[in-house]
Amino acid sequence: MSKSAPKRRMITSALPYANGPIHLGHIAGAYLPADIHVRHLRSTGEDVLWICGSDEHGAAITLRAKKEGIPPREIVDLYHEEMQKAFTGLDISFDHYSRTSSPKHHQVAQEFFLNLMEKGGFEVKTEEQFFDEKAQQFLADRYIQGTCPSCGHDGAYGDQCEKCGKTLSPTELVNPKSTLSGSTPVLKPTTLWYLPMGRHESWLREYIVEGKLDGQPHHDPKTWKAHVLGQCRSWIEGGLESRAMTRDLDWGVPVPVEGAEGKVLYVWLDAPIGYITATMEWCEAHGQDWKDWWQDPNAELLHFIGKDNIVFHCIIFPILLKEHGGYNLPTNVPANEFMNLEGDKISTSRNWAVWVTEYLEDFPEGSDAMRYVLTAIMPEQKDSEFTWSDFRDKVNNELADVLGNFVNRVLVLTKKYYGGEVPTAPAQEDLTDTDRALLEALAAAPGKIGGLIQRHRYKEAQLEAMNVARLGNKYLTEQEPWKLQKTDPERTATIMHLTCQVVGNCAVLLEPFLPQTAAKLAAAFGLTDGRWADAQPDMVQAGTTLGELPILFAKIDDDTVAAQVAKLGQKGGDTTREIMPAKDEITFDDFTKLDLRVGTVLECEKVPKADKLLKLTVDTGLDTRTVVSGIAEHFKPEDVVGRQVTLLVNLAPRKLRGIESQGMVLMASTDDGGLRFVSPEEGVQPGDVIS
Ligand code: B3M
Ligand code: ZN
Repeated sequence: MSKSAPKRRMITSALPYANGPIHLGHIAGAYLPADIHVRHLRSTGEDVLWICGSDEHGAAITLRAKKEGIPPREIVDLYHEEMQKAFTGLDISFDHYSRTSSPKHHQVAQEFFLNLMEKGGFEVKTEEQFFDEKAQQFLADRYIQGTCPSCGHDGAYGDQCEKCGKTLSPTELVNPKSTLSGSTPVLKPTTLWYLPMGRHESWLREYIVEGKLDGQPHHDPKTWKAHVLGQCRSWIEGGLESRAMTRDLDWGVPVPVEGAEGKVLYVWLDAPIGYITATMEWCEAHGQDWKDWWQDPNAELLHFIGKDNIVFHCIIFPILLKEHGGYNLPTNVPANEFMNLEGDKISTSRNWAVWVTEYLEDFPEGSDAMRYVLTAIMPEQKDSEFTWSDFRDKVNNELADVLGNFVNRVLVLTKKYYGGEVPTAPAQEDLTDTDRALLEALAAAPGKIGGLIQRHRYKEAQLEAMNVARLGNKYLTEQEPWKLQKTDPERTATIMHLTCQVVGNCAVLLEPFLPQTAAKLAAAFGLTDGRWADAQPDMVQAGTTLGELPILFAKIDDDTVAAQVAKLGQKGGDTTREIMPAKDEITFDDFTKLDLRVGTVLECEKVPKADKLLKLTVDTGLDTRTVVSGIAEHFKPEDVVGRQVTLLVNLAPRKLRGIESQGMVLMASTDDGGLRFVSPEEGVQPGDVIS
């Protein structure tokens, strides 16, 4: 380590909302990569502090509470416990796991807010906001839904369109509706504290693009992931608009200003401050000064998150920290992309998810196996996919057949030939080229693996660590000590001595990825407190008596795979769906204005240069006409030809990409953003009226 290297590393993982259980997508996004990173740092003796906690405010919580008909406090208490169980079960080794509903956090967040307020960091504006008269509540964030002005998605929220990622304010939504009552909100004045983000554009650009702060080099932007930089750049280039930092709600951190009763801090203001509160708590318990972690220029700050949190960690939180003053800014935000599941997006509402605590009930010893597979498919640069058959293959072919088999053979043979004592080291001159190659690989592995981990390339790092076992396995198979033991005991001792070294190295190098397995290996090979620096070609002492080793990895059979796949999408787990609220009432006369008919699609083709549009030629019974439909991302032209559809035939024609569309095909939108035709039953023909 060079002298200028940071002395302390402050590491955070996104505070999960305490509104539901933890699934594999969460783990692969913000927790497992951080755990690998931190375990490696601890192993190299670095001063590292990794904190996390439950995010217990915001509409995610209050809406869930409302749906279940219980107070928010009960929701957060329930999931705060449940989430910790999941993390502990997968050996996610936070130094401290806190929560944002604690009195301590409220105090810290309020002080932070007041500090910014005194510095003139906010713009206080009284303006018209949407208000639900039935529910008697102001509507922001997930309390309001409507059509995205940017992409036309129907279910965009008041703060963000989850389809196109654009951040929104409620008044930008087309056709806004309250998610509480379904009614159309009215406008009512209220006072809000805005963060004028535009003021910060120029230093943020320098910070993100050049890695400079106050003109000084801060970090190397080339170490940031391309997709993170890309998102930040497009944010800054798009112009940063002011964002409200308070909400009219009764659950959250109260705005600490006289006359601001009924107002709380915006959840994205208080939650990242939760990182600081958590650090304070840990420091109090450990006799340290929290400022050494957050304010000492010789400490570095690293945020592990999923890609949907990039703007908050790369732009908004840095603005808050800088405006407050005295704080370090993140030197990297290695966000991961999303992990899909069995061909579909993970969806809490459809129960299309693998819940961690359920997994651990089905696979009580399965922590390392899941960590291994998730790391192998980690969505570091692009979205990835988890499937149970791939899980089976990786566990059976890699963990059981390579690592497990190798370690087991070394142990069994050492016991058989030497009564379980590691045989004497060979003399240098007796080493063959193959032996030397093996030793060189061992000597190179720690640096290579550690370097990859520190560059946030966990997938490759794990592959390299497994390659050590792979190499040992191959060496043992090729050297065939079982054929030499009688005729050439010296050579046999060399082979067994060297393979014992490989296992010892595995115990250290696999620890960040497979902590339970590594601990078992270390125990069996008499290694205690293995540090990264201990991984050496001669780390296991000759004469060491080997202990027992349980079977490391049970194989997964096809029935298990089938049973897990069958669970997906079943009721149970988290069954709360987010359903688009009802629209305003209409009269029967309104309805009869719609001329709905059965139609048959005769032809269908893609509309050039329009990713979303298909051009349909439809027999309506009345005529044959052209309908342009935004379904190209869901259907191929050949899937559409020949279908009977429900058609609105008296919709005023409109031009889409130069083509006149004369009507509309009715579609049902599914929870996951998919589309299905609303097709009539058999026995109808084009022109039949639907009423
Ligand atoms: N709870 C969002 C999320 O879970 C949020 C992260 C807060 S980090 C300060 O996606
Ligand atoms: Zn959108």
